[in-house]
Amino acid sequence: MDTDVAVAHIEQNGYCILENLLDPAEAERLDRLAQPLMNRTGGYVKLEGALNPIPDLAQLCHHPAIMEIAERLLGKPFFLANNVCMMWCQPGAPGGGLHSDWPLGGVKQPWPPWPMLLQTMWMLTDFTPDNGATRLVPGSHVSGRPPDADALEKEIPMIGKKGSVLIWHGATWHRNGPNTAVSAHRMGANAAYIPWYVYRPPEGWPLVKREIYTAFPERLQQLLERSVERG
Ligand SMILES: O=C(O)CCC(=O)C(=O)O
Repeated sequence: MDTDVAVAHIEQNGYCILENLLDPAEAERLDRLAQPLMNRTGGYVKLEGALNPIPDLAQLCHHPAIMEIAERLLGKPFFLANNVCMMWCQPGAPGGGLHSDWPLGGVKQPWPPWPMLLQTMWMLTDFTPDNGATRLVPGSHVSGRPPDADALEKEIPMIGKKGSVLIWHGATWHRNGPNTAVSAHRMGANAAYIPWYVYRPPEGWPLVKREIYTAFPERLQQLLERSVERG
């Protein structure tokens, strides 16, 4: 999908899926690196601040296709709002609650039609209808408000092969689906981008360690300016 088509799809529907951005073998490798670092108590597990233990995730954060789309939707400069969050849906994990993303919870309604946050979810395993694939409500980003009671009826699963990436406008109503598969897990790597005028990610989101940051390429250092430990 070229940039114009992707941007138009996000503006109209609130999301798009780009296929084959990452070699499936590399997706599997990143999934294998993440699992042992995550609490195995079962269910839906997150690892925030994942660039610190897994710097190889950096390749996802400044992928050229994402950079072009983010610049078109957020303007220039834009920044990473987080330090990559792994989102693991193990068999038996329940579905999440539909929501829109930070910072909209604190923003007066109706919310603006343009994104205050752009989300990416890299599929490190296949995302299937029954293994917990992200679900979202197409077009909900223009409602200017949080999900309503009957929103669940309108959600659809975001299906893709490992190595694909789902991109969504932060106002789009979404959640993780339940994992009803007997043995298949779902692993996603989430990197979020903010325009320059959304000044700083919330307190408590883990920052990138200085020694990790300084080893990254210049473009990625610029993107991480608001998510790095103070020097
Ligand atoms: O894990 C998922 O599919 C949902 C992620 C999510 O809700 C979020 O990134 O805000």
